[in-house]
Amino acid sequence: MALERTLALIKPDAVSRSLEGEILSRIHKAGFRIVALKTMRLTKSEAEGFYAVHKARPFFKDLTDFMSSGKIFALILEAEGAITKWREVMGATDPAKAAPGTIRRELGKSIQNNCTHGSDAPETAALEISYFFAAHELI
Ligand code: 3AN
Repeated sequence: MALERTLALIKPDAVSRSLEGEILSRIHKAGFRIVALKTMRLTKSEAEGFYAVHKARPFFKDLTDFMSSGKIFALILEAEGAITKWREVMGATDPAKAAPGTIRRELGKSIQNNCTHGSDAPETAALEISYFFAAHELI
C-alpha cells in the first residue's frame, strides 16, 4: 500500500464539545503522522467553496451554515493508505449507521453533526489539502 496524505477536519460540533483532544488521541492511536495542523473559523463562502460538490443538495445551506458556525481544526494525516484508513477510523457519514468503535458512532450526534471530515479519494485529498494548506506548510 502506498504512503498517502489525506485532509481531516474536526468540525464545529466536536470543537464546541471540547472533543479535539479525544479525536487527536484516536488519530495517534490509529498510527497516523500529523503532517500539519491549524485551527480557524471558516467564513460562509469558504465553507461553500469547500463543499461546492454538494451545491445542488438540499442540505447544502444547513451544512455550510454549520461548518462556518464555529472553530474547526484542519489536519493533514499521513499513513499507508491514509485516505481509506481515516474514513474507517471516522466511520460512516450517519453516526447511527457507523461501525462500533468509530469516531462518528461514539461521538457523533447526527448526519450533519458528525464530528469529522475526511477526503474520499486521492484527487479530492490533493484538492482539499491545497484548500487549507500552502506548500511551505507541508513538512
Ligand atoms: P462524508 O463526510 O462521510 O464523506 P459526504 O461527502 O457525502 O459525507 O457529505 C459531506 C457532509 O455533508 C457530511 N459529512 C455531512 O456533514 C453532510 N451530509 C451528508 N449527507 C447529509 C444529509 N443527508 N443530511 C444532512 N447533512 C448531510
